[in-house]
Amino acid sequence: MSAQLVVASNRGPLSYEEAPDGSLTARRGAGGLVSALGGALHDRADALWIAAALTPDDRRAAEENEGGIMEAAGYRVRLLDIPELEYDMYYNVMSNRFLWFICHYLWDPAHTPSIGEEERQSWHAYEEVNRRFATAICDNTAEGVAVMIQDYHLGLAPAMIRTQRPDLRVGIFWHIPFPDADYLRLMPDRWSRRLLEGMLGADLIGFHTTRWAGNFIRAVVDVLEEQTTRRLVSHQGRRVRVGHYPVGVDVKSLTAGADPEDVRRQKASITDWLGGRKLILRVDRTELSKNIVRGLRAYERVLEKRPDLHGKVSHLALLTPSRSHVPEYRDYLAECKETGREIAKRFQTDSWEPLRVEVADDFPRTLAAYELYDVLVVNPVFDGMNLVAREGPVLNRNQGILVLSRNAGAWSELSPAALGVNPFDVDGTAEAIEAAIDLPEAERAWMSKGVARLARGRAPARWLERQLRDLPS
Ligand code: ADQ
Repeated sequence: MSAQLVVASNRGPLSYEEAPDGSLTARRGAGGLVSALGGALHDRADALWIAAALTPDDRRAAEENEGGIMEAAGYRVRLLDIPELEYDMYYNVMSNRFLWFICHYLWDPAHTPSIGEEERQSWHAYEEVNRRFATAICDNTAEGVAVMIQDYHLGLAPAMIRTQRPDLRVGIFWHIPFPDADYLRLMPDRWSRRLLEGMLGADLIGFHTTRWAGNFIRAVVDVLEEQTTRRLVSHQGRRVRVGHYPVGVDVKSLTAGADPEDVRRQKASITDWLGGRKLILRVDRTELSKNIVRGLRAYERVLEKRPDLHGKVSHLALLTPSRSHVPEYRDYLAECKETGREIAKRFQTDSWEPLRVEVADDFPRTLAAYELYDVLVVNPVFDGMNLVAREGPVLNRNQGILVLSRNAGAWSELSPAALGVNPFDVDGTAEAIEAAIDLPEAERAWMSKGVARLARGRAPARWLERQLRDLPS
């Protein structure tokens, strides 16, 4: 069947690993984009997902399947083989260091960024990889098909596709924040213009919240001096629609990612570790924007101020390794571990482990911990949405309270039933954690029920459907 829907993202839904017998086994790709899009495409036989082969085993999997096309949960996947050096510059330097930092306000403008030869080469690689994706899409797609590009790795692809195939209906969804125009100007002018024009090659540009959509529109006005009317941008004689499409949680596809027996085992292991204490939980990729160190310091403040809680609470930080090729991330992981060790050592007793920082890729343990927490801390510096803030409340069975950064996209929907924090304010975050622990029973029940209802939101399949509906027909 020829695809009626093509989606394209850097990371695909599966990553491959060689088993001891030499065969290839597939496992779920990590991260929020895979959670959202994997849920949306479940059982869509008319869909093709194009992604980059990330490892030598992925490349082998692509080679061993005819036309590089493989099956995943009811839809097809095609992996693109990109030369390693080019991929490294596009992914590790331009996407994950440069654009990610700009979009999450992670630079320190007195010193960084500083645009030199490496950055210029990596911008070139970014253009090249975007061109490869655009070509793969244009060469394999029937007339008039909807193409949904995902995320900041592929910001230039929409305009490249439009030049080659104006018949295709193109959307781009930006999963992360979009910065305000002043911060965007930390990029060289030529790049910020190219990026905005690249995205405006689409018919529809989607964000999780009105906050990021508004920043994008203001940047278009400011940097490109284009005309806009509410949510429509006039660009090169076309009208481009800008919308917000918050993604919610589909419990079935979320829990399908793990064997229920493994989840049960992990629940028993965590319950055993807690020994009746309250569980304060965080779940993150080891990612600078997730603000892990300030979160741990906030817990330390709670223990400093509240000796009555010693032995009554334990904090579990489940961290999935991420972007270990980027130096800032390696340093940050070391800092998270060191901070965790220091706090644990400071307060631990023979019978109480106050804090455990686990760095592992263990999805069943994450699902088990979601069910069990009393307090879930989600305090990113900035975040497009943050799915942990939605999945936790939906799966929790313990009247858990959500402590949530006001700079997470999730805040715009969950604020009525979560405790908000300014992510830079460690003392304020500590106060919110304390308040969550101390909340009277009746309020706990009311807030946990409320946040679960709000967090479910629009399931990924409906999130995608809404965008497809808003594409021109
Ligand atoms: P991320 O920053 O990667 O996503 P986030 O929204 O924080 O992701 O969610 C993390 C996801 O990883 C959750 O869906 C969680 O279930 C999953 N996960 C946790 N442990 C895992 C493991 N061991 N293996 C596999 N998956 C695991 C980006 C943006 C976010 C936005 C999402 C979706 O940065 O702001 O919410 O995309 O659009």
